[in-house]
Amino acid sequence: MPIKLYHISATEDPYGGSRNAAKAAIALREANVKFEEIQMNRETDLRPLDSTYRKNINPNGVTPTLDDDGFLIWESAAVLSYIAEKWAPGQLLSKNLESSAVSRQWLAWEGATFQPGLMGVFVLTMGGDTSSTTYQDACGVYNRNLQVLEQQLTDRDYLAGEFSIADIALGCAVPIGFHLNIDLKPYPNICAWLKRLHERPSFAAEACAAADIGAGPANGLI
Ligand SMILES: N[C@@H](CCC(=O)N[C@@H](CS)C(=O)NCC(=O)O)C(=O)O
Repeated sequence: MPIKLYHISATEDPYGGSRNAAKAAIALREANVKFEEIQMNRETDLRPLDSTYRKNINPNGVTPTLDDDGFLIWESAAVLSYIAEKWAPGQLLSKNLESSAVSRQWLAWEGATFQPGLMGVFVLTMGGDTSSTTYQDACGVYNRNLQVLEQQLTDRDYLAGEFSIADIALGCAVPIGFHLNIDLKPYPNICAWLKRLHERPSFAAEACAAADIGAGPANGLI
């Protein structure tokens, strides 16, 4: 049975596709795993509480879900770890305990700290509320997170030294900020790291990641 990835197409989705599913697609490409993409529509396939997808595939009604010969796994961080451990040990996750712990640390940070910070800015920007102190506070939180990332990239090309699933997770999340007019010019290490990611065939092949990273130079934010 082929490996299936439940995704949201970048071209047909009003939000430009699923960045969380893009992480899984990039990891599968890095690991040279052939897979079939099952395209989901947010309105018709994911959001209805009685959808077949929620009932049989993922009770949260979100993407990604990976189906490996009937074994279902969801939550992008868990999916990334599964892909790395099954198909790319030593390549997407170091065999060295400390290096792999550092990758997992950044993977957890992306979901628990970075994404909530990004969502704070996202919700206010989408609501047109960019002149309030609440917005300034949200930008403050977000910029402090960027400073943490910038610091980590001071003396290395990738977050754990070698390229890993941590770079895939954050490399799909950080460029979303370009759609929110977040200027990355004060963060030269992040800019150089994004450029390195953009040059990888796995990122270039993933439409929403490529479009997000490309929005930086296009909008003069990098
Ligand atoms: N914590 C989840 C979040 C997944 C998530 O929110 N996926 C979005 C796309 S990036 C989704 O499917 N949203 C469904 C919707 O908008 O209805 C993960 O990391 O996998």
